[in-house]
Amino acid sequence: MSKRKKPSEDNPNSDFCEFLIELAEYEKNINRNLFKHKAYQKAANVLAAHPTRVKSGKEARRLDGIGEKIAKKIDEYLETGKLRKLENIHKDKKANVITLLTQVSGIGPAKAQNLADMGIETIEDLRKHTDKLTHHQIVGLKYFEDFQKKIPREEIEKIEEIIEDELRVLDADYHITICGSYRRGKLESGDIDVLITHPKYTAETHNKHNDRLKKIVNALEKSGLITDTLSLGETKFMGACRLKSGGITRRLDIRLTPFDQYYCSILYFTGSDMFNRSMRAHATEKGFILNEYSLRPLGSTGESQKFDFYSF
Ligand code: 8DG
Ligand code: CA
Ligand code: CA
Repeated sequence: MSKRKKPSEDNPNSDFCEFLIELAEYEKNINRNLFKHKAYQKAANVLAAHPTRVKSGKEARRLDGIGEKIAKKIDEYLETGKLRKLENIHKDKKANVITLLTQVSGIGPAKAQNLADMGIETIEDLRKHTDKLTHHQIVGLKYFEDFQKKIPREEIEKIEEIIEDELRVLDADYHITICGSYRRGKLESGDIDVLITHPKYTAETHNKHNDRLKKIVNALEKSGLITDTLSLGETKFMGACRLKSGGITRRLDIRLTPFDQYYCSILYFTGSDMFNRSMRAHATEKGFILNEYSLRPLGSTGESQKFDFYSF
């Protein structure tokens, strides 16, 4: 973010959001200050939801979640078109190394710091030191370049079709929804988020279904779609897939969700992350708790009081 960008039409404050998100990432990955990370994220969130262009720090200050320091940054940006703090971060070699290393799937801020301290500075360096990496990180590194590439919508549509066809062979009653940025209508996505459920699989019968996801993954491996597994649990798969015609390996996330929680899960995994935050806050304001499992009145705990998402 060096030049001032024109705010996009659907978010008149998108340039502020952009630098706040970059600062949030810096706080999470390099400074490792989660408190500041959340503060910047919240500010970006609030500005993203604000319908009109903010014209000064003072005006921004009136919004919930924007304090003195962030207001000053907004003023500095409005006056100069840049931020000194970000300029300095961009010049900081170690910060750049950590930012790069955290882009490898499976490498978090602590591991990146650790690798940087060992003198690993580039992806090439990392490829010479795979002994220091976990299986997930090795696969992340193997496909580093591919995973950086955005996935066009048409490709996800094809992948969706293959998953539907393969699962129909296993059982005709599977429900499949591709969530994430794809479900938000984006033309390109970072990865593919697949949510699967089955009417016989409910929160109560969960124990009887602990090999369901493994069978699904096996079938998709056999079909040639899934190429690698990063991690596989009873309800969550993280891995890689590739279309026979495509050539580029893509990140694939699959979640198996109980039928009675499916709609809240769809909502959660559709995001965006920021939208989820404001939607949860809105639910709380209205006296509800919203999460990936259910939407229920605040204070209720029992199953009998649980709200069914269908009733909304
Ligand atoms: P992208 O892959 O195209 O970059 O965007 P995305 O589809 O929105 O992001 P994602 O990382 O694949 O996450 C899918 C959804 O999961 C996201 O839109 C909302 C939900 N989600 C949260 N919180 C978090 C979180 O902390 N981490 C992740 N990975 N996902 C989250 O609500
Ligand atoms: Ca995604
Ligand atoms: Ca994902």
